[in-house]
Amino acid sequence: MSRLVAVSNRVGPIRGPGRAGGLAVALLEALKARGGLWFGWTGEISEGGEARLQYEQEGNITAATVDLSQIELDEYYNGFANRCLWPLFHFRTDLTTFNRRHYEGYRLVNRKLANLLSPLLKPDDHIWVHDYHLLPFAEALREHGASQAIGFFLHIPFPMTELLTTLPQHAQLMRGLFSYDLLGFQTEDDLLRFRDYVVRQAGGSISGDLCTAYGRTLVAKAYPIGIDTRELMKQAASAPVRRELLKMRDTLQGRTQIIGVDRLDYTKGLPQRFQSMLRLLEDYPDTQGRVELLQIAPTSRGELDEYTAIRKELESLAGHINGRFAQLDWTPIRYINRAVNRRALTALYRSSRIGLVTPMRDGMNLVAKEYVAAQDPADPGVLVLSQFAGAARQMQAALLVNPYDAVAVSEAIQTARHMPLEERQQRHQQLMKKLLAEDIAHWRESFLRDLNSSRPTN
Ligand code: ADQ
Repeated sequence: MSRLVAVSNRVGPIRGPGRAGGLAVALLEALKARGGLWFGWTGEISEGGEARLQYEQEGNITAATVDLSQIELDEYYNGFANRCLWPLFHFRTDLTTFNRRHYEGYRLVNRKLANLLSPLLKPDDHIWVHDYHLLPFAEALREHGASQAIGFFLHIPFPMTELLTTLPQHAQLMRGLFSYDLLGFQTEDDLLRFRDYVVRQAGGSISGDLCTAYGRTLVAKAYPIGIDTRELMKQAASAPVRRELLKMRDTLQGRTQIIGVDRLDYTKGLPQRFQSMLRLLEDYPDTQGRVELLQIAPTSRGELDEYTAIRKELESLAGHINGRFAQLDWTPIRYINRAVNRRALTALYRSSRIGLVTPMRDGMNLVAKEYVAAQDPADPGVLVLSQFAGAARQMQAALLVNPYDAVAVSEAIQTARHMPLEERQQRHQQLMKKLLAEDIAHWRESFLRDLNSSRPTN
């Protein structure tokens, strides 16, 4: 079997429990199943030193990583990836910074990484590149003569043509994408938006799964990312989680717990979620003293202003709502600004009657899937899910809401609170059917199978 070479902005850790961030967790699972090389940035900055690879080995996985300089980090990662592509691809042109220097830095880092990976490649490797940091990576590898099959998976949404064309370098980036053999998107909607650009903007054509433009043909399909459903179910029913649960139930004293778990990011709809809690407490006074939102949101990208601003906004909103409604023995919003370990997270999911997952826009959202898989099938909680999360496509049996509509979200919370056991079980069964069939192994195998047969004769 061909070796798998995975390429992503951040690598690892390849041993021990995964850290917060859907991509890291998902990718490690893919490499474990097949063995191979994981290549990318160490996550460290070094003072303008030579680009030198560092190696780490764990079982059948090798990690090869390199430091970035401060300038590279500022232009490539903080700059073009996170202040331009991230907001733009989440439809937030208002937060998008267009800066030519950042774009040049982004291309240079892609080239630097491709220069380093090239000599490590074997002729029959299959190369799987991840996410928006690395759009031009295949183009840079091909400049070194790479002829291997190269696939790309976009973890975030793909924007509509009208938004994408606000980016001055859109044509160059899209042309670069055509150096891949296979493009994977989270949902059919993302795929449709990509195809729209190919036809209307690039003057290309579509035939089945094949897209042709810029003189090249590639395969483009949707592969909704999943979770390790069986493993999570097993963990949720294990003795250590059951012990955690008992402790948590004691502290809850019969109150309904709503759980939110998100990286602290403006796409996740956290201020709007707190506003929905405010509506709930105002419109349904019986919730006071009886319902609480436990929001776990570790800081991410803390060095960017937009992220500092959202953190401040949340702290002030939580303070305002708690100041107004809290009682001596009850606080409506418990807001925890750090990551928690997997076992505690699983116990928190299972002890929460309602999972509140309300991003304004999200590629997929793994928390929604984790929440459902962690439930007790005999007495499951209810998922309230944003219609703008990619996961909504597969999770129609959740209570789907528009996160911009605080009234609708608070009504859905009420519906979830009072949902009869039988309906909760039915919805849970329907959701689980999908989560079991379309799990992380299914995602990985479908993508890799297609990558295997995707090298067309160009
Ligand atoms: P993210 O935006 O990071 O991922 P998500 O899919 O929800 O979002 O994944 C988050 C992961 O981190 C989950 O596995 C969750 O359990 C974990 N996590 C989050 N907060 C945590 C905390 N406080 N403590 C511990 N663990 C925490 C990007 C895209 C998504 C897409 C994924 C995968 O933005 O749309 O679903 O990649 O493709």
